[in-house]
Amino acid sequence: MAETTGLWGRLRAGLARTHDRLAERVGTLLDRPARLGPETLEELEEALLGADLGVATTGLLLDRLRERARRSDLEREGRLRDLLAEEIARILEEAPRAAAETAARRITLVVGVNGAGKTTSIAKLARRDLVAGRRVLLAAADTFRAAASEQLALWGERLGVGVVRQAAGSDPAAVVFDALQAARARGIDHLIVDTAGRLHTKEHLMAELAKIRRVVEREGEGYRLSTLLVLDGTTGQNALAQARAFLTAAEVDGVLVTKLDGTAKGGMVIAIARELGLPVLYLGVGEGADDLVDFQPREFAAALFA
Ligand SMILES: Nc1nc2c(ncn2[C@@H]2O[C@H](COP(=O)(O)OP(=O)(O)OP(=O)(O)O)[C@@H](O)[C@H]2O)c(=O)[nH]1
Ligand SMILES: [Mg+2]
Repeated sequence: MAETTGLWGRLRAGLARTHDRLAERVGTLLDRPARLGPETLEELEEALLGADLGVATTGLLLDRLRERARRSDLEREGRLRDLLAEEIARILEEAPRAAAETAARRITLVVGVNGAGKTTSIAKLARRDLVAGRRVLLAAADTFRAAASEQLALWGERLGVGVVRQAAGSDPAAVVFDALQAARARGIDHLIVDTAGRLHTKEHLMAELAKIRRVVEREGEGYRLSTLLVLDGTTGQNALAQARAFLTAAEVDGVLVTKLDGTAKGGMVIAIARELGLPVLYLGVGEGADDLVDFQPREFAAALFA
């Protein structure tokens, strides 16, 4: 499919490498009527592991297929491609889902390890707000490096969105304090906070986030706070381990997985959705401000195998 515009097109293009990896390994199997002989199962297992679904999720998926084969005549049910997409969608639908966003005014703290794609993802989220007609403001609370706040300021200029920043080395909580004053004064609907979010020490991160939370509690009346964890999709299963480490230090409400366009390991999203106990909210599928899609179980599963 050549379509690259629209959300489905973006998702398809973003998952092309993972899709191709799967197709490369089991392509000929996929279009045949589903017959689950031992050889098929073995090839399938290898392909799914290759796409980085991980051992646990791959095992679960194969179990589901076997179970289904016991109950019905798979050959008559259709192509393996469709059965796989359906079972993956089902597994994803059992995972935690995002609650409907009801708060009128929101603050999103964006956390994640170095280089995961936090700042770029913030630009993408801001773009969504703009398109939806919401007033958005960015806060450069990653004060650790001067370049970090410059990068955010650059995105702000490009998008036409305000960025609250202070000198490098200043207190991140003080930036959030300033940003909240500005947000209230300007009637901002969504304040997005870029944190350093590094896990150099767990205690340091916990202290920094706790301090920001206290500022939000004091100064953020009317704003609902949530924390978004950004994970680098190219690290595959490692992202899961990294996320677990993060969750010991930070309260997180949802996950955004980046760089899916640059990896054949997109299957890790399934493992993350299933094993982390947190809703996967968004997927990053490119470096541009529009390269963000909502995570939807059925669409995601379909894009892997379509
Ligand atoms: N291909 C691709 N590249 C991405 C995506 N998201 C981010 N990147 C790139 O990944 C690199 C790091 O992104 P940043 O947004 O700077 O990451 P960060 O987490 O803010 O990094 P630090 O501030 O250094 O911790 C940049 O080159 C981005 O363009 C994505 O979805 N796809
Ligand atoms: Mg950054």
